[in-house]
Amino acid sequence: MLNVAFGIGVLLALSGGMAVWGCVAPQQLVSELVQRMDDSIKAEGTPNPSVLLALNLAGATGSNTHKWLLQEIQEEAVTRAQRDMMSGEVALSVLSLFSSCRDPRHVQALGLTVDLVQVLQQKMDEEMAVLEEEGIPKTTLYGVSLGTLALCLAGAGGYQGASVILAKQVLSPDSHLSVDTRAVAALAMTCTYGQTDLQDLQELLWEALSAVANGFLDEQEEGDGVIGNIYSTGLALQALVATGEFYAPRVWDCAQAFAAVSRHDYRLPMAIAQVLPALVGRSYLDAADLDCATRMSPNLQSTLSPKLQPSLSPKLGTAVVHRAATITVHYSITNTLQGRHFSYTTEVQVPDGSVLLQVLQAAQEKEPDIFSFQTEQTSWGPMVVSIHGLAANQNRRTYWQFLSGGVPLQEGVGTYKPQNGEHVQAVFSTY
Ligand code: B12
Repeated sequence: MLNVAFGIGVLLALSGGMAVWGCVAPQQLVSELVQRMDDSIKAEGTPNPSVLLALNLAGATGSNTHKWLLQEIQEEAVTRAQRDMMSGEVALSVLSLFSSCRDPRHVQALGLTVDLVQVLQQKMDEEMAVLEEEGIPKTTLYGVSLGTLALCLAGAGGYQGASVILAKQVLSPDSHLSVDTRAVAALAMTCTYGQTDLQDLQELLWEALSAVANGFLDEQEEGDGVIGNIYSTGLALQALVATGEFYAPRVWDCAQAFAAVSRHDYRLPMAIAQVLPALVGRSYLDAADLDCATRMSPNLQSTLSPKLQPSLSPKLGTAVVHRAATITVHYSITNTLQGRHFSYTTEVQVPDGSVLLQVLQAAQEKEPDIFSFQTEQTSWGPMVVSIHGLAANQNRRTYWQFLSGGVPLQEGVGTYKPQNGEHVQAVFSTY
């Protein structure tokens, strides 16, 4: 059933035109990822605009959960955008509404109306003011890049100035932007490049875009399909979909990249949402370009298959007692950055296969006065925001970084599974 639904969706999606001809991943991989994302929607609690955006870009618009998610995002926009959302969050909501064929300037829900583009402009003005004064934005350059992209797609003022800053950052040898940030900055700059007639600006953007795009192609070759890590690869591939003219006549080996993606078992809906558009030859840049007129009415589309029921029930009389093996994990917390310095280490036993969050919980239970901690739910799962009473702070740009054997983890506490004997450190750091 899903294949049928998806087949229709992809045909629709592809009829809208593709930036890189022929670069579409195997349908089975795409269908599987769509299904996982769709299944996650109600389980997640907080509505995630990146998920809606990715489903729309993949043409998978027919399910009831999709409809529910769109409604929730509109409700969040009218109630929270102005007060509680950062620029990047507002930008993702704008992109998700464009891709749902809704006008983000007139979002209506719960009897309220909001102009989300205007809200974004205000938030971006604040970002730019802090950037000019302190050289860093109020939130992050990643958020500013999303904001610039959304303003450009909306044709609203402010994106040109922001694109100049992004281009200069990308070209600066001292800025060390992550792959994720360079990728979203490239999408924003590509949009601006297509909108401006200013020759100086075009030249600057061309230089920055060919630097990012060629850099990604080099990294992909060196990383056997992976650009940065497996979680930044999705956004980098979106950038390569969108920036073909800036690396021509070089050819992108998209099959190598898609093979790397299919070797990884993406589970987190957010991770899937960032990689999926590239697998169908699209990027966030296409959010406002989808063919809304030809979109089929929902009742013509097959819905996604219902959640699979657990297929095996234990057979009566043949019960086998599985005693879960336990592993030992060493865990330390360190602050040499701020206030009273501290460093503590403990050792806990947890069932084999536990995620790091269970290690933190076990340590807290063992020595609550020392290993107390707090998390906040985010689009990537639980984020540790405080340990031993010391809280991360956005204004000071501090956070709790997690490392193993001195190397930063590439996953959060909700998904990372430590091995027996491993030593995980939480270190209070700046970004
Ligand atoms: C900026 C950023 C950060 C900043 C956030 C600061 C801030 N106040 O904005 C800081 C430096 C704090 C950070 C920390 C970490 N990050 Co980070 N981060 C990003 C980045 C580049 C952009 C996120 C963003 O702004 N999104 C836009 C806004 C609008 O969306 P949002 O959902 O509201 O954003 C919030 C969450 O993304 C959250 N967040 C950021 N990183 C992480 C990581 C995890 C695991 C969780 C649960 C939440 C989370 O902070 C954002 C602001 O509140 C993404 C890249 C990406 N591809 O998404 C990586 C990314 C999400 N981070 C990642 C990782 C691994 C981490 C760390 C675990 C690194 C580490 N070794 O310690 C830690 C989190 C540890 C903890 N305390 O639990 C991975 C997650 C991969 C995965 N499978 O889970 C990503 C995808 C980067 C990558 N390619 O590897 N990160």
